[in-house]
Amino acid sequence: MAAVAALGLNLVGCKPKDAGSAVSGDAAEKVYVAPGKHDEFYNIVSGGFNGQMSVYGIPSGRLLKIVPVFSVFPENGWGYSEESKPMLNTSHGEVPWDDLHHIALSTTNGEHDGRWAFGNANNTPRVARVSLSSFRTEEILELPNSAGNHSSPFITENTEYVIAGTRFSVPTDNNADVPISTFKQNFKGYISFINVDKNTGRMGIAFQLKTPGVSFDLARAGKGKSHGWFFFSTYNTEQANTLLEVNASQKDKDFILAVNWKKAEEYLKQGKGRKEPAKYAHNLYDEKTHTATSTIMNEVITLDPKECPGIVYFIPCPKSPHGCDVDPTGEYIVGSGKLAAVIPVFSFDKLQKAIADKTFDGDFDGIPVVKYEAALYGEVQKPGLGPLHTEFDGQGNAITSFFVSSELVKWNIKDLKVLDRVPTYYSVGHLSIPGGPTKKPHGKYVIAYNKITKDRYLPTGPELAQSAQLYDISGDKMKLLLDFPTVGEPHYAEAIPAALIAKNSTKIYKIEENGHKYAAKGEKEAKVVREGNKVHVYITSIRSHFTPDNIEGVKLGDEVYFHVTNLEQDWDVPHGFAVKGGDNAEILIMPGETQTLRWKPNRVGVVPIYCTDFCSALHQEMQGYVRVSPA
Ligand code: CUK
Ligand code: CUA
Repeated sequence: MAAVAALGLNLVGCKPKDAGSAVSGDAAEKVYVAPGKHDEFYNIVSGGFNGQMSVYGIPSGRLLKIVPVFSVFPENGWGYSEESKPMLNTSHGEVPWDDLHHIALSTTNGEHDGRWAFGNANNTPRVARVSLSSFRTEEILELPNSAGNHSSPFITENTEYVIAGTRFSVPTDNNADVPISTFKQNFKGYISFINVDKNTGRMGIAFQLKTPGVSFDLARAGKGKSHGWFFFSTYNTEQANTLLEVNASQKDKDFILAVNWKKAEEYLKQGKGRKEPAKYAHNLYDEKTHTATSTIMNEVITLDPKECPGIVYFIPCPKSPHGCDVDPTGEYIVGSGKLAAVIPVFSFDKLQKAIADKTFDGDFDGIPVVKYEAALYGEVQKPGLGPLHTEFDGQGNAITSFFVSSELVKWNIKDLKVLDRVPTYYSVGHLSIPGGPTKKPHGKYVIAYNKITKDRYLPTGPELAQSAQLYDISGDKMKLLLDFPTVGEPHYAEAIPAALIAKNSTKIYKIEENGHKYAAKGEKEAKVVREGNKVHVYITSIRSHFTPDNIEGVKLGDEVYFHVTNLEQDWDVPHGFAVKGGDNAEILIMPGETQTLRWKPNRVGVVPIYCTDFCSALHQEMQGYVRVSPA
């Protein structure tokens, strides 16, 4: 309470005094990637409220791609084509826009393997898997018994699990109609453990851990010696159902929840899991059929830690912990209390000893609370105001973002001494060091994702591009190199050496492997087939014509499906397809794939169709007509 008052209740960031003076002298040279040259790192960035992931090159800050995940996307037809629509399905029906908050890149042995990027939908709880070969969303899994999937996705060392904690404690889906004031009795926190197939990446909910009703915020898996454990920051341990600032922060300490998931696996093997009805969607985009399917699942396995001792422990952590980060060795767990004046660093070894010796401070809702001092390695004193997130440079140092004092602060993990601080413009949220959350950080840079832009760019009306900033961390002092605008509102991001991804990039889909039900794999297979009032048009596209390009026989009241197969087998030659008055807008078709635009003509006439993506000198000639006759 005192801290809240001291910081001011609005808790917004302040403007650093030395704005603009911090740019390193050789910055231009360090971020210049000459024409035709490639960047050193991919930066995979969450889009926040835009529901997308975006891909930047580092150090140039160039935007390379936007990948729609929990959104429709006019640039490539995602959510408009019949093939992609099922990806946005949930047990509530289609949710075409959500909040993609965090990302996590897959790891093997705790190191980046360049295979998949996971992202979470915050609003209607879901976890998505994006292929880092095709840069397309391949899978989306909805999470039952969850409300607000903020604490997600976090992965274990070998991507055994993607983990997601509910932000809002809720009554289970099966016991939903209860008074809100019965929070303490009826509301639970759920943590979903999503297993990931080693070969295909396919996800499924292995089990859900039913914890006391608290809000999960952020988390990290243990690594190395702490592999098998998971650490979550929590808030609202007051279990209040109204979260006015003072209400949620009246306690001096909230908790970090330590989960021994290996032990949970043992209990599951012993049959301690309980099958419960649950309704959630599982959506898959198949690369061979180029088609998504959505399946509604109806069961989930839950595990109650009260019946399975030794799985979960609470550790007190001062003042609304937000970030909860584990260093590359797996020994140090850093909690960042947003309203705290110190950064507590916990020791995994001490935690184990405290658990073995039962050095507990009572319990919270039946779960043992480990004594703060017994698990604490030490505190970083006077680090800054409003610590949020911490990443590691692989040289024994941590860098923490401070929202309120608007700075990045570098400190040594062993002696907990502050080494350096640089201002951010303004009010940094997440930060990313290449490989920062892994066992082997690649280091070199840190990127700050700032929440407030103000005067950093040319004004563009009430809303400005978000501002990311790149700093060189190769020396003792952090040096500002570059500002670059980002789309949406990035929260977490990861950067990965370009070599780990670029070599596996999908260039084309082989036409002979196209397994789409309505593919026309050559112009000879192009045709128009009527099934009742449904008209299936099998169209091929190749520079620079459609086959067929004059379509007759369509009647008012028909539902027309344009199945467009792109016959090109050349990298970077998509074709587009648009029809006048199209209620599903347009589609874009990659080389070798088939995509479908559904169209319901609503008047008689001759209607133009054309290619929307400049594909050759004769792109403008890539066009045709559809004749719509009276019914
Ligand atoms: S949270 Cu965004 S600044 Cu919603 Cu990952 Cu910390
Ligand atoms: Cu095909 Cu333009």
